[in-house]
Amino acid sequence: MTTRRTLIRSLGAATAVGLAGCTSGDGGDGDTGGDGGGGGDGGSDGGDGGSGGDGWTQTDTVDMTDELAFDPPKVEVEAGTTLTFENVGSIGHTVTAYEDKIPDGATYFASGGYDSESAAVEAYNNEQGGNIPKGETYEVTLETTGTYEYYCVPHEMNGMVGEIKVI
Ligand SMILES: [Cu+2]
Repeated sequence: MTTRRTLIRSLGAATAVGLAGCTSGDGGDGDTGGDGGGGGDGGSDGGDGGSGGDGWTQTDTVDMTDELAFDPPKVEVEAGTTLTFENVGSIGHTVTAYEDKIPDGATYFASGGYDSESAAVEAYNNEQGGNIPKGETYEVTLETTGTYEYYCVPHEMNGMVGEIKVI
């Protein structure tokens, strides 16, 4: 209502200026709103390959990318599935479980085969132990159901973390 009243007043004051202003103004508002809503949603879905922003992707392959990310970041597998992490970029990464963010009774895992998070971190810091170079893979088979959280030692600060839900 306010907009309409303002529009009429503008038209009365100066028709040419008022029309030009209102036309571009209305168009601009409409476009911005439409694009913002649609674009945001579409972008998220497209990026995840249609899996949805917050959802779990059912796959047994996770890519490690030069964008410093696990893709997809949240995967769901059945117990006993062998998950393959593949470095599809040129920057080295690790797959290192958070020792306190795996299910009770689950076997600890980390690329390089370390049996604790502290050993994995120490090995990486000393000699890049557990590093998965370009083109290489790391496989892990998870038997215990529940949610596992893991990260890349050199890129945790860049947000390179992931989750696995074993069902
Ligand atoms: Cu990394």
